[in-house]
Amino acid sequence: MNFKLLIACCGFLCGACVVAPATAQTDSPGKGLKDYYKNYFPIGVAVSPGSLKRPDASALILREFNSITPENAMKMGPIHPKENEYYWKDADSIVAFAQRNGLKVRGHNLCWHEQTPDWLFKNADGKLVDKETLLKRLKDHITTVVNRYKGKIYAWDVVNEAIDDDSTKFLRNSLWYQICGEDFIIKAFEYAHAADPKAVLFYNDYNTERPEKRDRVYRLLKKLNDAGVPVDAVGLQAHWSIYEPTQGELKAAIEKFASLGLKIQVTELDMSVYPWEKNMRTKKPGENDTYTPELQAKQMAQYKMVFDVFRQYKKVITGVTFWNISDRETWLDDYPVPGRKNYPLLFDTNLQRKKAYWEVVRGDF
Ligand code: 9MR
Repeated sequence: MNFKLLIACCGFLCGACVVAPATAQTDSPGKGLKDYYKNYFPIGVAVSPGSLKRPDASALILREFNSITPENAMKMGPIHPKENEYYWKDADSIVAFAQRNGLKVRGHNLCWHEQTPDWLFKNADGKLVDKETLLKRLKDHITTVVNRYKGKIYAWDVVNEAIDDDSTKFLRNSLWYQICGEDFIIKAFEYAHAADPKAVLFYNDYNTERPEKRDRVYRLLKKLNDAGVPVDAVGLQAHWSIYEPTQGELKAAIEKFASLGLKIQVTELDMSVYPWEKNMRTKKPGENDTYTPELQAKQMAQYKMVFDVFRQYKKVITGVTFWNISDRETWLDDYPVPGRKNYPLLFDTNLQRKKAYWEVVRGDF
């Protein structure tokens, strides 16, 4: 806290000054998250090509962040719509923006059960392909995409969300798994490593702080590690809420994954103001989706807690990326509950810094 500025502000140590610290708001308006965290890790954000073209959003990105992740543009469906046809325009424009502005790029993702192209799992006769064919397709895809951005993308989410949602099961029963067994995971990392030996290769998943999921992710990573598969790091997606994780759960997960010698990134951070209600298809009767002072206060406390923990673990945490820029537009609007607005990020619907922002940039640095 800059006391000189506080006094210049109102002459007293009033509550308003303490809630909105004068330091960050007045003496360095151009200072962003990336600057506060320069001695810790890069701070990133998921982007679409459209957001980079909007002057207000792109100015915010350049002020606050030093890393970007394409939210959808590099997924297999969008980038490889037909077997012999790639669609590079969107992904290229994101990488070009990063190059022009000196930002890092995380590639997302090379192998996932969602957003896959129609042709991928089927033969010309409409039947499912065999394992050999699917692995060849995976290899061609990974080699082509990773090669195109070699030297421009420093890290790749190679395999995304391969663990089942059912806590009594291990690997997700996706078409990848049904056709290839767990070999698709091993091969994906091997192909990516062969294409760009310098890229940092991630296994990326959600709910990694819930003990039952954490332990299954650990089991997979240990197995890959023991078998010498080139996995460098684990991505904790961090689609969290004001209700979870607890500090204990977060620390336990970081320590458990770090014990394997892996680096850790927080890859898709947002902080929903609702509990996770995956099976709710409508708003509750009478529920309104106002961002109340109570929700704001809970969100401030939760954001403060998680960033305090991230800083404590700076030896193993090599990046923190937010999933979307501001509350103006987030994948959590309408999801999982259609018609419900959410407020999960550090910038409001007018792209202004929220109170939670100041919790993230003050404290022990
Ligand atoms: O934010 C992405 C949204 O625009 C897409 O419609 C959705 C498709 O499933 O994917 C979202 O991003 C996901 C990410 O790629 C992987 N982890 C979960 C993210 C949120 O669903």
